[in-house]
Amino acid sequence: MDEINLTLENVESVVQHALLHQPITDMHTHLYPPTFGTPVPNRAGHVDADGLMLWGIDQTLTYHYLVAEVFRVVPATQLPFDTFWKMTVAQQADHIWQTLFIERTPISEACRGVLTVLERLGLDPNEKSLDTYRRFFNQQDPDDYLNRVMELAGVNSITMTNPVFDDNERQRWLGGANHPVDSRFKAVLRIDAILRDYPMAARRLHEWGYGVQPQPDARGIAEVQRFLREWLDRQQAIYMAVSLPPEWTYPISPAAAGSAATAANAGQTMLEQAVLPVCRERKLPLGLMIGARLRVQAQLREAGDMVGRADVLAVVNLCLRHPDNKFLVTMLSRENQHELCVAARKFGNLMIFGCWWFLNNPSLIEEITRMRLELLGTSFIPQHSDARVLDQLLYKWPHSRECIGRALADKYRDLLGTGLRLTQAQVQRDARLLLVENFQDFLSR
Ligand code: HDL
Ligand code: ZN
Repeated sequence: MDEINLTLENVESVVQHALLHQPITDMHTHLYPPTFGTPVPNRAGHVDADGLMLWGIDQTLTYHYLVAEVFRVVPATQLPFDTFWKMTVAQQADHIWQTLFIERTPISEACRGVLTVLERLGLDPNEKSLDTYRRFFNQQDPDDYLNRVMELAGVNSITMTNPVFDDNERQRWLGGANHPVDSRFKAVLRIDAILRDYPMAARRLHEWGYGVQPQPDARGIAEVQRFLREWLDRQQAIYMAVSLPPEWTYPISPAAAGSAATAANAGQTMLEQAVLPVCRERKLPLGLMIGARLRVQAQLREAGDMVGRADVLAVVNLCLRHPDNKFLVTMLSRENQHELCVAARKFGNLMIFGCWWFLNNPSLIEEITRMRLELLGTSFIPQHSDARVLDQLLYKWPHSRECIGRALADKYRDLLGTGLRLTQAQVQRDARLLLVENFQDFLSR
């Protein structure tokens, strides 16, 4: 087949075509296959109230991003938090639809996302009520719907988040009901409590039969290693991950004292003597998601988290002191992005990824992607969906492809301006690197 040369006239379409036709490995989501149960009635009317697979219009509309936004328009002084949380999911969805989509222009990225989902499914986003959409979803079977959404979104591999300290999640793995896990889904052992709140983690581990004390000791370190190995095997996890607050530092300053420092010191001991050694022996990356200050507004529950600027030097010190470990890192503060990019230029064991959470908006995705292309070439992972509801793949990826595509096309225009010849095959290779191979190669490195 003749090579297609890139020109100023065709660069936009060649880039969009390459991104659109590159099957995506989504390397961080909160999605699950149907074997983990679903709280959404299937055609037979069966529900698993604590099911982990979220999908359908009511779950899409009650995504915690939209909960935060609806309380800005109808504040808790008018609709108390408790009243909202006592509503059914359908009642919450009706309230959000009426408030943010009918009475207001659905201009936020989270609102626009819902409309993109409806449009991709061939539904009219102009309905005044949710009845029509509910009728459509009531006819869907979770397994068929999963196949359809992955096909439409162009995603062929979904990386989960599997928080082992969550009782619902843990019991589903121990009960074995979710086995075998759909091979398109890969597990990630999420271990926040071990690093963020070791005293609590130690209590739970002790309950589960691991010989750990409230403070780390030699046996406790060995037992936490045993715990990690057992869960990595059970989940066949492809990396371990943790979310860390903005104030996380590494190493902890020796002057640190008091109970918070005691917990922080215990977390650091477990990081250095349990987590990183097990990652090394298994050649698994440790995923660090840094800058989330949890439950600032607790009454908003999952919608109540905030962002804070973190210390990139902690990432630098980690990469420097543990050269045989691999670190997948994303940071939540826009202000950290440039420093993190520069840090990635110094360490081959650091792979930065995604425009996480409050950064997952077109204006910031484009800004951050341009910065990364200019500083890192194609040696980074531009995006993950972070989807919690399956349907969100239908908007998070199309919206990100548009932004990544605009940034890439501009960079190719700059290269054409130097007289360099480029072909469609090279653009396709770059799309493959950015959307799949940088992640897969980092895992196997
Ligand atoms: O800790 C995380 O993985 C974050 O992505 C949180 O789940 C956050 O609530 C979220 O959903 N962000 O998109
Ligand atoms: Zn997440």
